[in-house]
Amino acid sequence: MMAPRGAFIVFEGLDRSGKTTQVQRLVQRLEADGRAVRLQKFPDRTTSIGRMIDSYLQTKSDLDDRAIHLLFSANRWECANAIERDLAQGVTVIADRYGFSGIAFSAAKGLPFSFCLQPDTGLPLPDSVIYLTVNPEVAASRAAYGLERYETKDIQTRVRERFDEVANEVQRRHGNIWHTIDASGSVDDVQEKVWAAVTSTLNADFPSMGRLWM
Ligand code: Z5A
Repeated sequence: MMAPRGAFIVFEGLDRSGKTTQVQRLVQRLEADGRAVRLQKFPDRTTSIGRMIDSYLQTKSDLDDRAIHLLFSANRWECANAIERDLAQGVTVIADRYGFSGIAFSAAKGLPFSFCLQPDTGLPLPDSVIYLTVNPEVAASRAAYGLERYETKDIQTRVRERFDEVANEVQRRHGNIWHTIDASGSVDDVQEKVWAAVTSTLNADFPSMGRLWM
């Protein structure tokens, strides 16, 4: 008999909302629960495309807004086969950011929403998106804020507005897979809210893997 497929869980959020902290805790907790888990960070800065993105984010290079948008998407596509393979083998894949960040950040710069969405069409569809929100003042008070491109209060405010549009589009196209969690509390408080959302996904009878925006 074939093993049931793994769940695909994506974390999104504003900068310094605590995604990485929560993703790491979740991976540990799922492993302690006996699940096979793999963490996938986007952008994946280890590939040749990822290195171009890294240089751009660190403001060491400049790129046209459309070009960098397409590179972020290409970075997801180069990882898509490995994600599908792992899911098929029963591994739960946790992504730290995905295409929803791609839309929110590029649309916040003024690119048309429809253009931003298009290159990700057909990527693996997450079973659950955990969206961590904090107000920009809380984000700015956390460690190492402001070191990279996009880490300004003005951009983060616009990104938050675009994320609301993305959430509505996800609901319209894919139903109730989007979970918004207020991440202003302590790490432990946020972890409990994340765990509740994740276990509701893992306990559900999730369908065969879908395709993003299709
Ligand atoms: N981007 C894009 O434009 N297009 C795309 O397609 C994609 C991304 C995929 C880099 O992303 C940038 O790329 C990002 C979006 C854009 N730009 N911005 N802004 P990244 O994911 O590599 O980097 P990041 O967003 O800056 O993530 P981060 O630095 O890893 O932040 P985080 O994961 O949300 O937070 P953290 O590292 O877990 O925590 C930050 C600090 O806060 C740290 O000191 C923690 O100890 C502390 N922390 C965490 N939780 C708490 C709580 N609950 N209370 C108090 N302090 C806390």
